Amino acid sequence: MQQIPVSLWTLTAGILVTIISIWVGQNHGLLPIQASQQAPLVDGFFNIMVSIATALFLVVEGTILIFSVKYRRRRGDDTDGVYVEGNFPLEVFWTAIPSIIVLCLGIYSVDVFNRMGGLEPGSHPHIAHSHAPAHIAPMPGSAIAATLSDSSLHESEIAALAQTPEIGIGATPKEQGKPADLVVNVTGMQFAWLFDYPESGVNAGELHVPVGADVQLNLSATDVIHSFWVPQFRLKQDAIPGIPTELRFVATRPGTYPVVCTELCGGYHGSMRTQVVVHTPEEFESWLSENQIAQQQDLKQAVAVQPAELSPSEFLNPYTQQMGVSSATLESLVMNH
Ligand SMILES: [Cu+2]
Repeated sequence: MQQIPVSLWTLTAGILVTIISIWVGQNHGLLPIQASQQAPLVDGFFNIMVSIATALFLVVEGTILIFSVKYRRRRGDDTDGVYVEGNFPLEVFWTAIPSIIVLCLGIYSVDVFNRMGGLEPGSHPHIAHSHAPAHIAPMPGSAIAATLSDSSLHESEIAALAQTPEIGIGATPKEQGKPADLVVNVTGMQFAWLFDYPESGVNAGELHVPVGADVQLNLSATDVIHSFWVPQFRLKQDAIPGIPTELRFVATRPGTYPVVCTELCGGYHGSMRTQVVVHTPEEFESWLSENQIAQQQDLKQAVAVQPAELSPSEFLNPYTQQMGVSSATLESLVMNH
């Protein structure tokens, strides 16, 4: 019987390894669902790395397995193994292949980063030239610094400068120069995230955004470095005290996703979590107006229960109702104290 040539075996093995690796790269199921425009870009890159890793694993482990069977010590064979000094062409080969792979991955990753908007953070000419940013609250530190260093700047320009982060994920090449549909100021603190909607005056402990909108988060931190991460968006950005950062994204799928702090920021770092709710545009509008009304009502109530203008029994009334005693009783207790 004629023997099958080794080169044919190698070719078959190569084709098999390639097919399996590509399949594993597309079907590994390691990542959560994609919920932002940037997510498919990141996943495309990750999947290629998984394919390469699978191919390397199969080639290395497969070779070890085949060799340990084929070249095992036979019964009665007590001779030394073959002495191999080295193989120059082989060494060049296995140095060149990883170098090319790493170089290509490097170039590809920069391309992905660029398409995500990572190369152009803070390029918002529309904000820099706006002269009516009444709704933009300047960050105190940077505004003061700008005033001291250059008094010829207009206040609005200082506000815009303070508001323009130079670090983070900015507009994608397609959105370059366009203002974001929605701006949210995000503050990280030990141990919570605060979301402030400057255009509508709403404050929230959760991030709410409409699906399909170009959202710009302006991140800051009050105490230590925090990191804003939404796994389903495949996006992460540090919030740094004194240095404004930015994260711009488009959510593509309605739903509720976790917001995780991924910078060890103190004793309760692990509990520094909230969520981002991606609404349909109509749902978002009603959430926004509901909160505007609710937060305005809070304000009126706060004025109404101004303690200085109330008699002690008026002031204590809501508490006595809960305690089941008369206002007079409680008032006398308080007065005797
Ligand atoms: Cu944190």
